[in-house]
Amino acid sequence: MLDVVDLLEQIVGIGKDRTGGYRRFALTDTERELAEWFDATAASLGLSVECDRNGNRWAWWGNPADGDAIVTGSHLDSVPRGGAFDGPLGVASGFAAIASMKDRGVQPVRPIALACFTDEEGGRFGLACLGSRLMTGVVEPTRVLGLRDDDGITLAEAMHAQGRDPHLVGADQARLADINTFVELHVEQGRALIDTEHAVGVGTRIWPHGRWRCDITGRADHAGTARMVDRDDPMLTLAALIDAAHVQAGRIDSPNRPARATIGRVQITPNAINAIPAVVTAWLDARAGDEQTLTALVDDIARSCGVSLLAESSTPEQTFDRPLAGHLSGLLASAPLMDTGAGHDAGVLSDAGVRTAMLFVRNPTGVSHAPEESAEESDCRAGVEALERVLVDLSLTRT
Ligand code: HGY
Ligand code: MN
Ligand code: MN
Repeated sequence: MLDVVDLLEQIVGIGKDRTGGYRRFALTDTERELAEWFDATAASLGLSVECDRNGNRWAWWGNPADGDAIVTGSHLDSVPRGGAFDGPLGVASGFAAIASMKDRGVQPVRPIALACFTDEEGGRFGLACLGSRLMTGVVEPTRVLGLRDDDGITLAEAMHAQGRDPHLVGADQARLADINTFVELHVEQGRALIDTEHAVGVGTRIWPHGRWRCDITGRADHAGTARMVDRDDPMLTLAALIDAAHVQAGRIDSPNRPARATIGRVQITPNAINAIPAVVTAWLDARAGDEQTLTALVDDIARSCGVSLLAESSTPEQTFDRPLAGHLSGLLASAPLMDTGAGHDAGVLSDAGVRTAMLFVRNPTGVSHAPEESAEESDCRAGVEALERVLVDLSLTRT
């Protein structure tokens, strides 16, 4: 038997930074270490592993060529200073569920796979769900390969450094055709389950969301000699943008009409204590319960502080298969149906026409994208039981 808590413990030290959070970026030695764990765990279960042309790893139980696979999985990368559960809980739970099925002698009539998508967070190159988006062909490979990290290294150069061929990336229709249904288990990022008796919820949809870039130019000068009246300081516009994001989203945000706006990343040039910056670049992460609200929110933010916002990635609402969600809720003792403001590879696969579902495991504080992210051990094990029930239900029949 493989226990999900033990599996998470096996990787607890990989990519941990001095703040106690995780820095598990794509195309780094940390990702390679996690891949070695993934491959070794798969091998211990007799699963055959392959890495596809986009860097996603697949552990197969059965022959993918038989088609109509039931796939579960998530990601192992993190945001900078991320938590231990966002992504890894889904991968570890997939292994534990498959191990339990094997221990019980379950004989699936169709292939089962555990997928580990690369760079779901976009922590290094700024584009989320990179591996699943390349696979589904919704991003243009040459644009993506030119994305640079904070050190100016392109995605293509980083792939070369890790022994990968950037010329191979791109849509993988054959792989998509192998999949009948994808089910992603993920730690809940919010508090919808905490006030219920349910450890597991079933996803219905992902809100529309996106990332906008704002470049603000000022006039570089000396912090000590430039008179205040003479300054053209871009930090003042940045301050107005940060305030506008908070005020405009706060004005709308309510349980029936959720709205979120965050400025979490800023680049200041030259970023010196004694120099008035020349340029400031800020990124807005905005999300809302519906398209119209999101568009209005971003427009209101831009207009209220007089900046222009360049959309770097925008994701319309992503809905999961509703009859499937209802079926899984019934299978899981009326597990609550819930939407989410967090993006996931499952949303990308759903957009590509794959029948998709999500399971959320209760998070006692709701906190995520921080070292304080957590899930009770009993809830993690309840998540594995739920995932196993779902995989058995979906893999014992060929519809
Ligand atoms: O940003 C998100 O919602 C996801 O964690 N990538
Ligand atoms: Mn995340
Ligand atoms: Mn995630």
